[in-house]
Amino acid sequence: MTEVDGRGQDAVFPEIPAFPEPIHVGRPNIARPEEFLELVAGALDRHWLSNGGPLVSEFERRVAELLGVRHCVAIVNGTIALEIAITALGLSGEVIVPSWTFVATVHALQRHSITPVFADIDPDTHALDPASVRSKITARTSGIIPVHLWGRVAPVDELAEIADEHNLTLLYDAAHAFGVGQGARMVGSFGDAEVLSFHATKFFNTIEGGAIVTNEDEVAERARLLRNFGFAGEDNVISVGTNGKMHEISAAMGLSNLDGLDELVATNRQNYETYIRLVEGLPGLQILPVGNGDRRNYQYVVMLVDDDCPVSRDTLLAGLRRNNILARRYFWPGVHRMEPYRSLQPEAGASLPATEKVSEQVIVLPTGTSVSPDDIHTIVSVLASTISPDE
Ligand code: T4K
Repeated sequence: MTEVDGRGQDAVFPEIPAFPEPIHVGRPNIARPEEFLELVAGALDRHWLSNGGPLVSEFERRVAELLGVRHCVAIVNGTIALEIAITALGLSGEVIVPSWTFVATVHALQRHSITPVFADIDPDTHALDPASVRSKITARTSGIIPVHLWGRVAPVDELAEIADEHNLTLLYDAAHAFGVGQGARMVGSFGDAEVLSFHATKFFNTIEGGAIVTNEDEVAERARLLRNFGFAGEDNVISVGTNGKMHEISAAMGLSNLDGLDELVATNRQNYETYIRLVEGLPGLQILPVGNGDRRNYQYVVMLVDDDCPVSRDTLLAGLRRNNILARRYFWPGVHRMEPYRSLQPEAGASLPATEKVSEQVIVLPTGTSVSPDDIHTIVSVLASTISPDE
């Protein structure tokens, strides 16, 4: 089956896909299914399923210990964790944020009537560019929400310097960076607070889930109030709040997955290194280096399609999909091009050249425990044959 692609090239797609069943980005890693079921059975026996159960408390204790932070406040998902953290930290007015992120980072601000001000990224690292952040600061700026995108540690020292200089709050979106560390510090201990996501598609999951991690006692206390309707004790509501509580079944998945963390890293690392080795020989394609930290989770295999690739990014994506390889072009087209931001800030793209360029280049490839090195050989042969159908 031949079609003409966006670069005027013939793209040849197969009649029979390389994989009979779809192979996804985001297939959950489930490290210890039996341990999970045992923990769930215990919760059922206790008849204690939510609202401060023992599994959630144990989960919070273990995450705080692993990350070296004073507090872990477990939350129902990463998005509500962001919203609670934004309120607990008292953000208001304008907050500087990348457009090159999952839309939830920005929605969390918009839903609290805070104006997201988009700063550009460094095209080599995909992290928020400190120079662009500086250029966006106004008298209304109250904070910055950088993202440790793809599990790569953001430029924490430069961002801390900017925040100190301008008295801004620094809240990290660490949704991708559980288990990642730089020097002696783990992600979780930077800024005023960090927010984690434990969604099923993440390196480490609690089915749905998230957390606010912080060394600030007051921020943790406010977050705990906010996640439980503002209750400070039975019948004693002392502030507005929401329902952001993690439940026991999520904590059971979290506790069982914590026990298998090192194996998950080893599998992801092997997959990542296989991709690096095989993609190297293909023209115009490169895998984004995994990052600067010395502890990594290797959860995102981000492939960049350069201008000298013989076929377009979208042709490659179509080639993969015809073969049941459900790769993604995260986070195309950039949040500033999604509603309501596109309508509210139609000029935003003018100061985001790197975001706009990178968003046209990226394909995120499948990895995790359900993808084997053999699968990766097949995935990379599909890329090769989409680029050069005759070879
Ligand atoms: N900040 C950042 C930087 C984030 O990336 C995210 C979430 C957040 C904040 C917010 O955290 P949460 O509130 O989600 O905790 C998915 C995830 O739902 C989302 O958590 C994640 N980022 C985002 C990057 O990816 P979609 O809209 O792409 O999901 P969907 O339904 O298309 O699924 C993704 C892939 O995973 C598909 O190929 C199917 C596969 N999948 C998914 C699930 C749930 C499975 O194979 N099995 C499964 O159980 O957002």
